[in-house]
Amino acid sequence: MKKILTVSSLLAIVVGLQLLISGGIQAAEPIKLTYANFPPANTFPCVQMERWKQEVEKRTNGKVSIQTFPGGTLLDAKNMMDGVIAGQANIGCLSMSYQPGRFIVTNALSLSLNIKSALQGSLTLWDFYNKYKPEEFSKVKVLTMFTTAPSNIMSTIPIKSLNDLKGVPLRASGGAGDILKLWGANMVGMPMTDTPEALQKGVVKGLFSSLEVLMDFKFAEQCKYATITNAGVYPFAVVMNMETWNKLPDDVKKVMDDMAREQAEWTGKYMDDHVLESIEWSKKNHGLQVIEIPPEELKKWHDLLEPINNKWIEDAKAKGLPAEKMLADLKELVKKYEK
Ligand code: DTR
Repeated sequence: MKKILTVSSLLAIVVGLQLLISGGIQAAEPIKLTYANFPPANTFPCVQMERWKQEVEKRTNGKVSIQTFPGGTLLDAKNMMDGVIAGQANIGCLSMSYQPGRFIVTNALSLSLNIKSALQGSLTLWDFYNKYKPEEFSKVKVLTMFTTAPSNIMSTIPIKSLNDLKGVPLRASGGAGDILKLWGANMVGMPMTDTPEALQKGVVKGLFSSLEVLMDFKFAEQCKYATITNAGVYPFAVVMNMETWNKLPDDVKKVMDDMAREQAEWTGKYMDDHVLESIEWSKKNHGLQVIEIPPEELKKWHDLLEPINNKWIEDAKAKGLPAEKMLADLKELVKKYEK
């Protein structure tokens, strides 16, 4: 009896040790993933990146470890998509407006749609992407998508009317840039990350974007005026290299898939709150003046944007896409998420 006990307890010890060792190896060597992002660490694309990293590490019980690279240290704004496809980073966050022709379907979010918040834009984009699963993302795994809050004019000179805007050099990109052109501004296209220098050198007199950048890039130091136009959101995507995705264990894939919509929602809410914070910060620290256009006048600004939607329909049709149906669906989603 004594001998049998000894043998079985020895066996238990061996099995226990084996479990400990394998568990130990797993904990010591998690799956390591790199995540590239283009703007500085304090800006919203990177804030959402850190939140995603933390949640994934927590929800996989440390099975995955993510190293983040903000500020274009691994891939910059314009080669994010190709860099991820090539495997230079496992994950990358990209602004679709930097390659407008490449992301024609999802860039429809920048059209004249009357999206009022980043939360509304982000949930609309996520559903729209899932409905059409556009070809442009077929080479990567899409982990989430989101949009900015609506765009407004930040400038070094007051802009109170379309007349004030005529010929003024302002920075934008993609679909939001088309909006500026229709309003008669001199649109200067460049990624957000080039804007601080362009403002400093006087190449532009302001920019067209969501207002959280007044604080995050300290644009309020130069741009003392914000004209509220609430037009055009910028869509973003977070994508993973397909080979990386295919190699992940099913339980890790499930954690990431389950987080996709939640992350869109989290980012939208974060952005909307942060815009308010940024306006208050800019008023208090830099005397920002917020210029409200009278509603009947602003309607005229928005009415001028109709050709943007028609041009998109034309371009999308030329690529063989069911453009009218897509735009109608998109407008439905915008309405669905209005509340
Ligand atoms: N203006 C758009 C989107 C954008 C808004 N805030 C930030 C902060 C950092 C990078 C991009 C953006 C754009 O330039 O893509």
